[in-house]
Amino acid sequence: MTYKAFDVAKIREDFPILKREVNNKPLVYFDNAATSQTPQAVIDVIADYYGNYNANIHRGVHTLSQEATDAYEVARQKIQHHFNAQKAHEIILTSGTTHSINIVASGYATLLKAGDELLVSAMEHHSNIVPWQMLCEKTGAQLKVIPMTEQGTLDKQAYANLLSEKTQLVFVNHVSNALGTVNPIEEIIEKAHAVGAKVLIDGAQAAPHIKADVQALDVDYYVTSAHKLCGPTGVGMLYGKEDLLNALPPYQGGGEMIAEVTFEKTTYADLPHKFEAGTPNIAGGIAFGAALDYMNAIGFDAIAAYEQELLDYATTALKKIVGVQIYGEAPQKTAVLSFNVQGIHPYDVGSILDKFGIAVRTGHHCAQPIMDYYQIPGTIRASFSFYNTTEEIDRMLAALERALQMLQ
Ligand code: 7TS
Repeated sequence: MTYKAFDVAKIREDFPILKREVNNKPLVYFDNAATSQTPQAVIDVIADYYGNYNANIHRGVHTLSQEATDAYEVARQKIQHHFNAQKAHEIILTSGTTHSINIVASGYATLLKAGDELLVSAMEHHSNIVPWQMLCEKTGAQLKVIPMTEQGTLDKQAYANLLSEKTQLVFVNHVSNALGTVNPIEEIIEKAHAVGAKVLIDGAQAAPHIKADVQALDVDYYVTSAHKLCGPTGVGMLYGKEDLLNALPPYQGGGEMIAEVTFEKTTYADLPHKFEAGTPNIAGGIAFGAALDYMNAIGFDAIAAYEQELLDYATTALKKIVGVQIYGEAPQKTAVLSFNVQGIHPYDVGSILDKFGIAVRTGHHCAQPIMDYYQIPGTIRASFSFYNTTEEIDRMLAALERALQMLQ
């Protein structure tokens, strides 16, 4: 059954890259969790900026600079409204999720003391682990891990047991990049707040599928990257509650983040500029706003329903192939299918799929602790987007059967 309101053939027309061939076969792009493809509407916005009003922002009185500044600030408001932040200056434009997490983690170096505890989940991307380990080295705080289950969900009881008055921060992804698990972040946030801890949610994998409402969630920090949701690379956002962002020291010093500079003392600019030193990715920021417009016009409910169909279809079919082991079978998942075939290295399968024009990611997906949990070197990961089709899944399955004949 196809979701009626969803005209995937028409949507595919919006993405020029979907017309190309790879190894003389039509491209099947199933690496959406690594980065999504870009619709023409977003490409046009980038070209329009460079073609018509390329200028530095927040500094010139000239027309081009004002036009660029206006467009950049309109984009910030679009992001604010999309995530339902109360104030536009609670949205910091960054180079992406990694940068956003580093801003918060490095800021806490002055706010933590030895003996404080930080909780991380067992299913994080390395960018939500390593900055916190660096923070622990600097402060003497201790990193504790919320364990996961075989099914690929977080162990809620263990989480409850780990929380204490020592817990200062909890950081968990909204959706796991390697398993697709949608974590119960409402509950995680509520429990953390009950002991006075703050919560950072890594929304890199959730943002293309789920519209998060930061006020309803009462989340302290929420981060994501534009390139996961049809926007360009090199731009993302950090949402933080105003009082918390005000309490964090700046991450980088430089131009545009100051109120006044003398050699004796520098004072910092107000939010959001305090965290936006230097010339930002201006076209990228504007295009981030355009990407949200594009996805909202299709609608996140329609996207989620259609992607669920793709996931169910692919999961059912994949389970019929002998020797296939799927990793991540949480009851609530986005359209990520991580799997292995008994006795075959994921890299070998991925290389053969590429010969058939099919792009999947193989390896540890920057989530080595998950691979260690399952005691595997990596997985083959097919991650679907709303512009993919069941016909493409059929092509992947046929190519997979061929690959297995060659390798087994
Ligand atoms: N957090 C999660 C959950 C991610 O999936 C990623 C990127 C990041 C953080 C980092 O985002 P960046 O934009 O700062 O690089 N994940 C992946 C992936 O799964 N395959 O390639 C990149």
